Amino acid sequence: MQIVVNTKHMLHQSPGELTADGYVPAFEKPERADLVLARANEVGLGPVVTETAHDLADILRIHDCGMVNLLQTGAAEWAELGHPPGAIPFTWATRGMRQNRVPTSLDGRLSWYCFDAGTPLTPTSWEAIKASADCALTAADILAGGAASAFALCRPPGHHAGADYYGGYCFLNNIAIAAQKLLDKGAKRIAILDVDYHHGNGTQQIFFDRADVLVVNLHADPNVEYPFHLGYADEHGTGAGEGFNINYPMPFGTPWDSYSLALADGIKRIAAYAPDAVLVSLGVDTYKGDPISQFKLDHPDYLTMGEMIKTLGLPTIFVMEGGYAVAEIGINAVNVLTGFGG
Ligand code: OKP
Ligand code: ZN
Repeated sequence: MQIVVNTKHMLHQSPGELTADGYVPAFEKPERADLVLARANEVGLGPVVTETAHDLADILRIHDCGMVNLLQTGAAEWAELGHPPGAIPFTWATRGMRQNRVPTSLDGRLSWYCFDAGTPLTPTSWEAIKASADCALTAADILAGGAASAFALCRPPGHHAGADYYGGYCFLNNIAIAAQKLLDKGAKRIAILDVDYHHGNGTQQIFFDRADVLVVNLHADPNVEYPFHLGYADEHGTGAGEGFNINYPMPFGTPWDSYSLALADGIKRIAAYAPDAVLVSLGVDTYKGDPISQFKLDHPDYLTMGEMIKTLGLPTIFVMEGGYAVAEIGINAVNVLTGFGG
């Protein structure tokens, strides 16, 4: 399958991350994408193509323009104020506070649009963010052109970004932007299968009231894991979208035996939906050695995962999301693609 790379991904580099153990090097780092590409080349997965620049309009089909504007200009405003790189909020609008007044100040806008403290904007981040969305859009074009599959090696990732908020290392929801592109090009129904360890809250929110995108999410129970406030099994969609959102929250320590049952069920639901294409949010932070995650999948399980997705027999795009065991990220991600085959 064709591999679409983001030639500008290294322009986004988080200066560090605040954790319970202090301020540590960021988990979401450029080597991640480089090592996935190196492994893909090592096994001869397929031809590598670079992202093609698309109009901002494709991004604005999904995202609020005030948020996009902050992503474009926030880091420069931050620098003008004399701060070192890494613009983040420190305050959030919680229950009982205003939800209908977007501040004009930089700190106010960061607070409004960004939902965590781990997603810093640097002066060159926007170039990488835009090119990551372009990477997914290019994969959508490849699929719309008749290819059976494509791999969008997106970085930064996207599934935590909602229509008008960002966070969780994610700025733009790459897979949602690609799904919309396929619909705009004539597809009637798209299924999104999110196998990242964390719930794809942004993807769920974007399509929650829509029947043209089925969102199936397998992830750690939000009662105990990030992003905490979305991803429970009783979230089925709303209005026209009722029944078109399916969550499989699972406990810490989940091994392949039980994970694969949820995956098989999700795949069955996707088959029943009979979509024109399947888009997979491919996070491999379900790996047993992941430094920030608590599932127990191992290398061969990713091969089986790819084989199971292949049984759908549908045009498929894999979109890179998480995975922080950097030494193994290439093996795990590429195993899914190898298991899938063409
Ligand atoms: C992004 B993706 C770790 C805290 C976790 C954010 C996790 C974002 C994961 N100290 N903070 O879904 O892989
Ligand atoms: Zn994740």
